Amino acid sequence: MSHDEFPTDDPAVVTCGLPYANGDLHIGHLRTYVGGDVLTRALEKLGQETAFVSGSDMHGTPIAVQAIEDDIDPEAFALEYHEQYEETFPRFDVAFDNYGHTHQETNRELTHEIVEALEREGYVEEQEIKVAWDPADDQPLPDRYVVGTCPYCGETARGDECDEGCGRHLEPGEIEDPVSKISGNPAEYRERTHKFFTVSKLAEYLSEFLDRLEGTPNAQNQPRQWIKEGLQDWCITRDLDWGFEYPEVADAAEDDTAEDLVLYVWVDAPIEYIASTKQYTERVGPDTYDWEETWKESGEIVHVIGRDIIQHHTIFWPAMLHVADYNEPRAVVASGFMSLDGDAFSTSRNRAIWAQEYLDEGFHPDLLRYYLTTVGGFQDDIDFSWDRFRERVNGELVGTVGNFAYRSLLFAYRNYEGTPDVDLSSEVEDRIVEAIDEFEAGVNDYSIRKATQAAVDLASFGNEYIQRHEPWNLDDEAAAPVIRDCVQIAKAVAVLMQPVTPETARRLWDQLEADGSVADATLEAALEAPPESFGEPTELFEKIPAERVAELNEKLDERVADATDSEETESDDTTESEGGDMDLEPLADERIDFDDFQGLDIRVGEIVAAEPIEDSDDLVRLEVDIGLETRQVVAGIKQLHDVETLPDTRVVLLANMEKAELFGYESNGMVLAAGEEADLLTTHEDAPLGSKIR
Ligand code: B3M
Ligand code: ZN
Repeated sequence: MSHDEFPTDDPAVVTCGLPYANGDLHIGHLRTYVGGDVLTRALEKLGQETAFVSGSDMHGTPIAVQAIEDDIDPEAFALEYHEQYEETFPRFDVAFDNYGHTHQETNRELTHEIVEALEREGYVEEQEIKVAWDPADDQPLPDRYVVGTCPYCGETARGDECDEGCGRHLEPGEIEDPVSKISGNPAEYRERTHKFFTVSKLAEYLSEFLDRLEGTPNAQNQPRQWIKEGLQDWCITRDLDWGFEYPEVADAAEDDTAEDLVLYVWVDAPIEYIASTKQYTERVGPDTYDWEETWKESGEIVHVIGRDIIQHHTIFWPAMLHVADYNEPRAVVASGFMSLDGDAFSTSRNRAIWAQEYLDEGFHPDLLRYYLTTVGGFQDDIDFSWDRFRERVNGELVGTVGNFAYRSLLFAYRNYEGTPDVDLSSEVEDRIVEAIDEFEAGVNDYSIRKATQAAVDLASFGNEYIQRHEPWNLDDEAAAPVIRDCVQIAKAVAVLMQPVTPETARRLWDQLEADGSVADATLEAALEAPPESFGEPTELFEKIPAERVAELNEKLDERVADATDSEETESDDTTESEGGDMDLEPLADERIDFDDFQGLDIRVGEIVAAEPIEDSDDLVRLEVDIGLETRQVVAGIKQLHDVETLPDTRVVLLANMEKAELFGYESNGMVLAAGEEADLLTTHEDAPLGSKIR
């Protein structure tokens, strides 16, 4: 592995956290998979050789508990969901090079090989531990077979994880007041011998590893804290009859403890990343992609995960790789949580928008991909609402990208039957180079949002450029250079948008009748001349009408109401980790330093004019006087405030917010507001307009 900028000479692998094969996928789950897919495609745009792999997580109590509930064999249960996932991901253009599952032979072999290496290197010890046991049913209660109280924060937790509280991984025996999830019986603790991976011996290595680790800051800061608090050894076996058996080790003759133990699901789950890459090589041959080079010699390993599994990916997993002599991850990219209309997703309460449901509503996958990628930074908590979905689709995809591409290509087709035969201007060439640079910088920051923004900003520049030159007022000869420039911009937009909206980019590419496929095109193609002739274009995106959103909201509201009713009648403890309790967002884990704060240019301002933006449900165009100048800002507060009363209101404005274009209006700054009702921030005395907030 290197830490050189992408593209490097080494092959990369991007992996996505393995979904437990135990339920239908909803759009909250899709965030990480779309994220991994966009990142992979973006790396490939840079010319980085990249494999993209994942698989279904078939083992452990998340499967076993559900299979018991359904009264079916765990393997058959999990396989059914595995097959469903295998079909669902491609429908969202999440195009894994290999999608396996953890119960396959490739994974069993690699898992045994790695656990044997841990034994051989002296990193496995036996310990007598307390294991939760159901005395009435005389059965052990590992992990999710048991619920109780987290010893760290006092919240309700499952046996292996404080999923609703502090998020810690819990070791067997830690949970307090254990109760069987299966029978409801109070559990007791019994002494059992288990195998432990002595992670505590690796604290020094892991600290150094974290210093090298790239990706999102949350994946580096949290584990540093855990190391500081002291690492515990990690129990890698379970009293369970579903999973991989513990391997027979060399001194097995004297060792009878392992015989009825299986490996903890979190041992073989990440090893599937390797197994899946290996299966890919077995399919395409090592000349096309060599898994051993990536995992054992010098590959760039990038893990895309949800933030609830940072500990597994930054402590246990690199520790295993290190001892077994594999490469270490280059980056861990961890997403924030996702909520739905301000509240947690809950699969058990049907409070979700299911992946299949989204498609059945007739929406193009590219729209959701765009939303998930751009509505917030990858590590931020984001929310989905149909209103905001419509706003982003109508504003940016229809208004900016689609509008620019269509008007440019239509003009070119009608007047020149293709690209006018003149040179590209240096202004536009420079602007495309700038967009390429921004895209590359975004990818190297693991920010798919920034990379995508480079494409949208370029389209926005295109709109401004065509508006400025008014080719419709020029004769064919004078308009030719303008249109030549615009067609080039459209081609560049196709290349840069391809990772996030692959199918739409392909359509734009086909409309241009450009050579080859936009999926295979690298960034250089953005500057290569478009074909001299092409046919009549069609619109790339369609506006979502307001009524459609009203309809979808109604459906969701009904469902949420049902969910709330059932919440009152049953006590269901399976709130999804994608959401958490959104009534009040949890405090941020990461601290920022004073310089970061100083980087925010926040000013006192006063609204001097306010008018609703017609096509939008939520947006208002504001003019805000900030002493030094008056700024135009577009704010999503139409429904929450009486627009006429807004002028003369003193507000607080983030002045160095990136500019954005919404419904054709430039928004130059952000008015700060609190909570769901967009309670506008103000000052209490009379600090002059333009005063800086410190
Ligand atoms: N199967 C799902 C989760 O805890 C778990 C991920 C495994 S990744 C190696 O989010
Ligand atoms: Zn806790």
